[in-house]
Amino acid sequence: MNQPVMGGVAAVNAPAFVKHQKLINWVAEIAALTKPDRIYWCDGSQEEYDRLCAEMVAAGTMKKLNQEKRPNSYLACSDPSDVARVEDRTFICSQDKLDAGPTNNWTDPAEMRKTLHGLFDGCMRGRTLYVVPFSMGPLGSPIAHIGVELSDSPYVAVNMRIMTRMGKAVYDVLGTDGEFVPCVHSVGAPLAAGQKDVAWPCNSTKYIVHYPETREIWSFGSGYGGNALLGKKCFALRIASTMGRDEGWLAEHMLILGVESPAGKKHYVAAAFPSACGKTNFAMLIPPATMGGWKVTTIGDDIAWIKPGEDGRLYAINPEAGYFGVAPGTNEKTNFNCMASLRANTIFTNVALTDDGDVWWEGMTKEAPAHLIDWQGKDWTPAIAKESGRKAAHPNARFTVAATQNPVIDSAWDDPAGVPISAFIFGGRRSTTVPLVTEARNWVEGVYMAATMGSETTAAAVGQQGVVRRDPFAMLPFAGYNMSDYFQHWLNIGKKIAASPAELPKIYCVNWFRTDADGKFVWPGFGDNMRVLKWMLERIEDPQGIRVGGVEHIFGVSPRFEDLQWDGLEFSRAQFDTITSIDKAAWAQEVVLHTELFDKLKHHLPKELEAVKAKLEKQLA
Ligand code: SAT
Ligand code: MN
Repeated sequence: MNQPVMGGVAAVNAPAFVKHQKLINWVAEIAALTKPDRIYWCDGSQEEYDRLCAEMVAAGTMKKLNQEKRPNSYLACSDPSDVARVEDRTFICSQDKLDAGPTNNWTDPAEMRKTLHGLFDGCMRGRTLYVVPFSMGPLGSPIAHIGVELSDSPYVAVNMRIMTRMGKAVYDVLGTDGEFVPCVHSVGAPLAAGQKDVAWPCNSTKYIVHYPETREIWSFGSGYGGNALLGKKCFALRIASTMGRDEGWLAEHMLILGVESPAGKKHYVAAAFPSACGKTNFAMLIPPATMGGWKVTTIGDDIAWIKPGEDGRLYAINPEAGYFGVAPGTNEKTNFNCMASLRANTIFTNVALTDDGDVWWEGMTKEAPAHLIDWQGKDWTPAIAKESGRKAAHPNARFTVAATQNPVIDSAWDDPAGVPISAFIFGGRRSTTVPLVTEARNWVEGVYMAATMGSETTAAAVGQQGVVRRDPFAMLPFAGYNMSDYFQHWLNIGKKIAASPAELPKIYCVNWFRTDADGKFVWPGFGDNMRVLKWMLERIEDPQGIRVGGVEHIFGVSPRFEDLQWDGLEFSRAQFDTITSIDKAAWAQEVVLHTELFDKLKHHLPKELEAVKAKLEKQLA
């Protein structure tokens, strides 16, 4: 497998199954720049996956878990400085700064190329360059797109095999001249001759760079998550959103779930939440048995690519093939299906190791084990935790697992045609102000709700946590172009559907996270979110609200207590009021924040959205 080094330049040695000369030339060009010792072309086979994992175990990057307890599973622990996405080091380098917009970091592409050229020069010395071909979406689907990631991280190669359709078959789709998004990734830690490697190489200088016009991604310095698995946020959201703008489709930070009523009527909904706000849990929820025979199935848990079909409806695919989900807080009660998915064939990152070679994280069990090795390799006991506050697992610890291991995977999850979307849900993490659920009265008001969404920040990104920031469409860190143009794109899609025979999907805004005076969550969430979902679906089936009620307020339409099904849940009217009340003063404050956002986004901000705000202000006055 390892090609010889010839005169200091690794031989490209493309295998016979690669017939794409431009790709081969590009690999040669990147190798000439980054100067790896070897080039390895991934075929995506199980044998290759097992071998790379074994090599990482030998190198100390991963530990193999107890084969009896967690078959074919591994634990990787990162450098403590490399644990989450780095938003302040993420750049959209469009030709025109206005195209990146005020919510993205921007640098002139020529200048950025110069900077990166310097950083990438020789950055793979002593390492192997892995050529990782992948398809976002079912191989050959008209909605799918191909990428090739060149990375010096074997951890990236094996994670990409789980997260995408990765391997040899991609070259059949590519043929001799197919299009692909070139993705270059380096941990930025070259090795001098004889230098011993560390378990998790990375660099304190980090750059996550996108060139939207040429559809290229360059990532330097991090080996973690969305910084390094470039098919995910970099391609499937930042680059794909610009492709969608140009080609009339949507790339969204949304889960997609199927929901079937006891009567057998099935709908698909897509829901946007910021990172670490429960998308994976929502996508796999188990409806309470007391509600009588509802079924939820998963299409995807993080990203949706949505294209208008010939009938005018919107069809969605999950471009990914696996889940890179947050481990802490996941347990048999909060997400049974997820725990079942993780029983084998899983890569865990930054969780704790038990004494019998299994994994543990905060919230997995009520009682913590008596002793653990924490994610930083240190001894951990409940007493140490109590004294120091040190967590066993990092709050952004993750699992990587194939979608096919999900016991409630939807039968259409791999359908190249996608599934029709009946509703969009937008949710943030808000301890106050925003009610449990609101239905937008029309598409434009729904776009306004999504555009002005706020959420408290989480551990998924480096930075201060728990501060409310505007996170339009849960896309603040992921939109590859000007946010105002992105709003306009959503309005345009709405107009296009309205002009077709198809119904417009309904738009909802939800908030599972309101707290009481003691700071405790009031809404039970998880499976009980089905109660809210049921109300939405019944409204969709009954658009005039004849059978399924709600009250109209300044913001839209919300259910009354009696409009939700409560069987099997003790939840009082008073509790319901706590999470649904509209505090006018708080809303007046909230709209001030909308104004701040709109001021920031005033270049190209759609007039329709300003009109919605003016109406809201008038009603609040
Ligand atoms: O690190 S990722 O970007 O993949 C996860 C997330 O923030 O949603
Ligand atoms: Mn996400």
